[in-house]
Amino acid sequence: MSHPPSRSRPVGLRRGRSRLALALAPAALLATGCAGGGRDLYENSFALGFPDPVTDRADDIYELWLGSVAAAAVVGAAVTFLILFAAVRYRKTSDQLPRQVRYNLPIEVLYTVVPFVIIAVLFYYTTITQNVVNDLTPEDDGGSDVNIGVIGFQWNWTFNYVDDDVSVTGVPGQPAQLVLPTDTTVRFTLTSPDVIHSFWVPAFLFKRDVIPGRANTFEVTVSKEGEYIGRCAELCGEKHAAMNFSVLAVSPEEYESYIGGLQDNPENQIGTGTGTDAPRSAEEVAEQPAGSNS
Ligand SMILES: [Cu+2]
Repeated sequence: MSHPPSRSRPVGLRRGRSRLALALAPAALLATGCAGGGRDLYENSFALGFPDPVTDRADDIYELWLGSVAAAAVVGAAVTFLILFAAVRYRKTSDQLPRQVRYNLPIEVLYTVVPFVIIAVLFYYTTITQNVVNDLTPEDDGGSDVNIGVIGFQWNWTFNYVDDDVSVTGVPGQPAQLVLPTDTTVRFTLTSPDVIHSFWVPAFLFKRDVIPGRANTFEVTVSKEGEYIGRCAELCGEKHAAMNFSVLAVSPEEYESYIGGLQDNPENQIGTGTGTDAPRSAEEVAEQPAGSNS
């Protein structure tokens, strides 16, 4: 139960306060969206279950996510406050109609400008992050250190270690594992022989579609050793849910010895060439006649 509103408070003060609250919302949004001081509290408050980023690009995506959630929290808090304030402070107290007003120009300008500012800020940071995420090392700079060809097919994955001429293919009950070196620029080239799939490693905070007749690319540098789950994130048919894989990030030395092991022991290239006619490389995908889905 709340007390009845104080009748003695001057109208001007009331109006001044609600204007102040409205005016502070965008300022608070900008401050929270851009600053991010007190990392631990900030992350704990706004990560909302996002996994820890494990690549250089994921760090940027993580920052964008934190800033967006913080901005949404500030806007949400301001709107909730204004709704509750108006509902409590100006609730019906008698049968007498309140003073009838219309066309409050300052407020109309404010609620046109504020959403525009919010969208502009979100757009700015999204574009900056998108450019970082899509950035590829120029060939003039030697290109990426490691090149991985990813073939998503109904219903498994082939990972081609293009530079070393070995590959690993997942088979039912034995998902493919993609081994990557840390602190090394890895370029992925994704394509599909049949339908659209989506290459998703949640710890990369990122997914990219795997599209027939097209080679999508992206680069990451994995910064933390560990095993990360991978999924197909595009409903691609009956056994879509079986398209699981894993990413194992190891030191560059361990990576070299893993690749050596694959070259010396072809049987370790799990299921390669068995149970599927899936092509092994982007070139083979390009050579496939159109509509040759199996
Ligand atoms: Cu799929």
